[in-house]
Amino acid sequence: MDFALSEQEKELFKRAKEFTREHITPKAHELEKRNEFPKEVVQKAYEAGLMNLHIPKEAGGPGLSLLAETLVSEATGYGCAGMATSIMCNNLAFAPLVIGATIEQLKEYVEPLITGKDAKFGAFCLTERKAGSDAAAVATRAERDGDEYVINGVKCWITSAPVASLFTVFASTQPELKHKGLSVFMVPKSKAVKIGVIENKVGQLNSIQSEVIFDDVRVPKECLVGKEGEGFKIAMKTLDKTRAGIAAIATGVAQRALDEAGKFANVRHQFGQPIGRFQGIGFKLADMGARTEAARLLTRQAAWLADRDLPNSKVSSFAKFFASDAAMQNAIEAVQIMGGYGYIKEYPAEKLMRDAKLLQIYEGTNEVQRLVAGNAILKESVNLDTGYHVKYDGRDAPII
Ligand code: COS
Repeated sequence: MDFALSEQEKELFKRAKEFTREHITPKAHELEKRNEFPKEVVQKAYEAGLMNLHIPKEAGGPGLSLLAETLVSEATGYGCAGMATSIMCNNLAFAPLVIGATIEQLKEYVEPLITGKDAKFGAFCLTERKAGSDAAAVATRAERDGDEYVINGVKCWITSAPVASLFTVFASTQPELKHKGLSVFMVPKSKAVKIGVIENKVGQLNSIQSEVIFDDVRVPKECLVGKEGEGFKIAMKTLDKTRAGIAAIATGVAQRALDEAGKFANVRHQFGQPIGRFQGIGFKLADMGARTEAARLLTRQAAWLADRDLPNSKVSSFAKFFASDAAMQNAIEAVQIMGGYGYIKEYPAEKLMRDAKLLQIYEGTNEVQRLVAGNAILKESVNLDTGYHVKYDGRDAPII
């Protein structure tokens, strides 16, 4: 396994870091007060070529790797996790289409959104009030009517929905089949697609999430992605890929918390010396640094596997939960190291703590990630020969 970045990836990472220093970090606190989609910054990111990286060349995109996407997410996440979420929202919205749609469908529905002068957005519509971790419980219906499908249902916590032009919608075509009856559709914005409640979050205020109400929305049958019933698998394959992106934002947050805490520990004097000289602080910094490096490596491993079409479900889940837990722990430690300065809004640490919390929740809670990873480990150990042969509980066959 070789995680060395190519020259192109190094250049992209450098460019994304420079963009973050110039356009994100200095403005993130101020823009947060508006609590809305940061359109101007995202437009600049679009013009700088930092969006829609995974769209294939045949459909007008740059056709870059998932690893490339994670580099942009890490760099922008360092400046502001909310802004990074807004910049990467198309990665999640368009990934099911890259996975399941034909090139003709991508050219018709996605290309116009990624090649114009202005940034355009997609929204990934899976979650509902009663279908969160249990994604197969989606109640939104899509019924065939001649050459059209009619979609009805309500989605919630949908990132970038209020600014979206295209909605990637998971709806049941055969509810009695549960997850096997789920299908995925491309739904262009129309009057019948209504934006409901805008979620009032505590963190990541530079991203926006809302309800989306599909009220007798009619789409041509050509808006079906893949075949009827393939929606659940397309959703799972999508999340296997995009969770590396969340891990990358988390790595950026973990690094920022470390850097801010380290900077503070050098200049803040108590008892006649910089507080970093006290072992209690130095040990915290060491743990924060190790967590950050490990998060980065797992993130790149998850992307590296996906880019080679190798199974990455388990490692993607490792990366997502480990990196977002690292971001949260590092942010809490940064607040603690900075004491009173850590807890007031004029300093950077409290925002990191608010922003990091969402990383542990969205795109599959960290409990779901541990479920996926735990199940994968159990499966891998069924026929594992450790070289030590002994019966457990009277059997040598495993329990599953
Ligand atoms: N890739 C391809 N197929 C997959 C898959 C994957 N990573 N994971 C599961 N599947 C398939 C299974 O093979 C199974 O197929 P068959 O019916 O042909 O046997 C099917 O999907 C159902 O799998 P499973 O029984 O494991 O599904 P569960 O309903 O138990 O749910 C979890 C599994 C919990 C992992 C899933 O619902 C999930 O990821 N939930 C979180 C959703 C989420 O992330 N929401 C956030 C939205 S974005 S903000």
